[in-house]
Amino acid sequence: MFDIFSTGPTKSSRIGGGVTRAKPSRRHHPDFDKLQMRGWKAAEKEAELPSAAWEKEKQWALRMGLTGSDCLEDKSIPTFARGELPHYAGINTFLKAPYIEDVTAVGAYDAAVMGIPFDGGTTYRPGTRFGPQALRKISALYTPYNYEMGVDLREQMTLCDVGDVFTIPANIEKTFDQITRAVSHVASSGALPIMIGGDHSIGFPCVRGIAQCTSKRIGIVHFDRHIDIQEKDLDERMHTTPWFHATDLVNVPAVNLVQVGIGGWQVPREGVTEARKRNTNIFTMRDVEEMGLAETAARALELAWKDADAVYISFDIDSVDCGFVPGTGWPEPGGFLPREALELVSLVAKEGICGLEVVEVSPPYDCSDITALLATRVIVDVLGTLVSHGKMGAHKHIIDKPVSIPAGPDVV
Ligand SMILES: [Mn+2]
Repeated sequence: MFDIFSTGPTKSSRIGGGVTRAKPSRRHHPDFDKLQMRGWKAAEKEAELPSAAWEKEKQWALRMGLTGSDCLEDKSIPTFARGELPHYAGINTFLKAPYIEDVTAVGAYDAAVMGIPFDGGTTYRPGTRFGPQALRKISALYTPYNYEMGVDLREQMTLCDVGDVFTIPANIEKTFDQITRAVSHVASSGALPIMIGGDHSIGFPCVRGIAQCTSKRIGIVHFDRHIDIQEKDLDERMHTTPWFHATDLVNVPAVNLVQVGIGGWQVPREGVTEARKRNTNIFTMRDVEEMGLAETAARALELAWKDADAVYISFDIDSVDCGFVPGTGWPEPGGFLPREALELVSLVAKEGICGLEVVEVSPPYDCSDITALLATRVIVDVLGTLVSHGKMGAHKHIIDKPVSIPAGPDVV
């Protein structure tokens, strides 16, 4: 009988029925060492992580939520859900991070997430005002630990959620001032500002908030299918315009703006003219494909950091192929695969950042929270990257002109 696994007559064994057959051999890779796989190394790295913050959180949960029922074997379970567990319960903040009601306390944290619920700059599908809620909700399914990175955000950094900026729904300019004020407050405190949009019009006031706290030069890496750099759209500073106004700021030069993923049939010619005039840097999806992710990131970093002191990341979720992100304002086929986008944003973040915004998630158009889920991943992957590369807090040295925003009087 013909046996495809036969390795010759010397290796045979008796199998039922008295028929002698060659023993199957699958040792095609005799030198393979499973301990050398990234998978195993990541498992080993976990053993090096501390767990003190997790232990403290469990103690805190019992203090805040009362000890649990006598029948429970796990004595760390409280009566009222507090902290991370269970993932489906609780009042959601981003990643179940502490909610900082008193924003004057934000400086005690390494990074602060803020929602910017504003879609007044939208020119097609609205709904991004619900973006912050959607990201917070779906972020509840994540743990603070990432297997492959070997990081545990709870143990290795402090994160808080400062809630949302008070936006003015029918007024772009008033909203911009509110956003800039909020971002400048967080940046001045030393906490890393992480903004959840909102439509892309918020890019300008977010960058302005950081830029006004520093005399240093800021570069921007902008992930998008759209060029977003015309002066006005529909007679206003809509979500097609943030980089025109941001690169008008004295310390945010257009030559340090790197626009990655641009292309398709939704790029207004006014924006293209402006990008050319201002000499920005533009990589299409085909450029990315031809260079590969590592080379793309290396060149983006080189351009964004050239004579600059810090880099800001603006991530438009529509830079990802619309098949993965239905819940967005201007979906466009042909963008990044999710895995590519996550890899690229991490490669860019590893040199450190002075701020991150993730924009254009429109929950009313989303399916099964998948758009919000990917947007959440962008944020946690950037945080994990900053931690694993020792860059958390590295932006603080550029804040040499901190602003001071008065609080209201004490309530008596
Ligand atoms: Mn876009």
